Amino acid sequence: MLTFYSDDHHLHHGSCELIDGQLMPCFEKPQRADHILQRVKDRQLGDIHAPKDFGRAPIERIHSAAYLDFFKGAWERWQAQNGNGDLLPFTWPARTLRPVIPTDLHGQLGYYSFDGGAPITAGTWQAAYSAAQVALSAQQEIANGAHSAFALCRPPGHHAAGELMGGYCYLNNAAIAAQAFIDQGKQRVAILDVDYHHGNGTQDIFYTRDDVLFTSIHGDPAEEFPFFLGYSDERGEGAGEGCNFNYPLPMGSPWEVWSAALDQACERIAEYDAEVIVVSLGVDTFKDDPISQFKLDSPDYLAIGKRIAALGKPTLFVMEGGYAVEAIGVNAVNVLEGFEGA
Ligand code: OKP
Ligand code: ZN
Repeated sequence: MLTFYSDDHHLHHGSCELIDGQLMPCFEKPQRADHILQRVKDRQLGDIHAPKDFGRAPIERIHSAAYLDFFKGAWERWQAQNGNGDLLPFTWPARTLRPVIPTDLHGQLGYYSFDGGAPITAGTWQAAYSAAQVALSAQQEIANGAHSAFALCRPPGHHAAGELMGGYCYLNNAAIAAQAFIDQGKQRVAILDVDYHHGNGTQDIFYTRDDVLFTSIHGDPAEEFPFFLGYSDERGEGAGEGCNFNYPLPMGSPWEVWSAALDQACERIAEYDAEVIVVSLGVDTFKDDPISQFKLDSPDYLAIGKRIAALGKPTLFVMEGGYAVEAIGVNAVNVLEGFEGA
């Protein structure tokens, strides 16, 4: 399996995030991707390619030009104000406020975000742009006939909606790739999101459509981030009704519980008769993940890859979360090796 990877991810390194009332060093850090890349090399998974540049057009199929312009220009505006440190939002147009677009930088930052977990640093735009190109390059590999490809994206993407950053995410790499399949003529793309957190951005982007099925297994949003989306009664709307399946699971869920949900999600994908599968590959379901509460162990990731392979469809793996840095490479690459060995 080919891996697509860009060193540009190093350009994004936030300083800190607020967790349980404490400012902590960002869990979403550059070493994450470094460890995965090292494991890809150690296991000789296959060649590693730099991404091609497909430009902004395929990204604009998912994110509005206004959002992209804001994101691209935000750091420069912050510097022009002598801004110090990471650019972080602190006011959002929540219920009873108006979703207007203010002129002020921080006002606009609140408008274009849903939480305070996505810092903008000097290189964040370039890193996120390159991650989207990594996803598009891996997508092209599959469009050209490969059975699988690995997009080693960082920063992750599944929390980002059309005009919202949040939860460490800025551009929705998996959605951008899924849309590229559609734009090139595919009629049914399935997304399987196995990250510990619900892919609220991806769900939102495709919620009213029947050409992209979204399935997600995640911590119950009643007790876990992102809290405000990801419940089991969200089944899609309009043409998209019946094309969205959430499998929220209780905190502490072990492999037996998690894999039963995976079987159900895979049955939905088979029933949908997807032509191609995009996996939002988060490995923060790991038992030692510092911010998550499932109990999967490293060998379980081999079984995940094997189960996905049983669907028998071309599969694009797009990296999402995973914060147990020492184990992230083993766990992510185990999914890929489980898929290939099946
Ligand atoms: C991103 B991905 C407050 C804590 C909220 C955000 C988790 C984002 C996970 N700063 N945690 O789905 O792995
Ligand atoms: Zn996650």
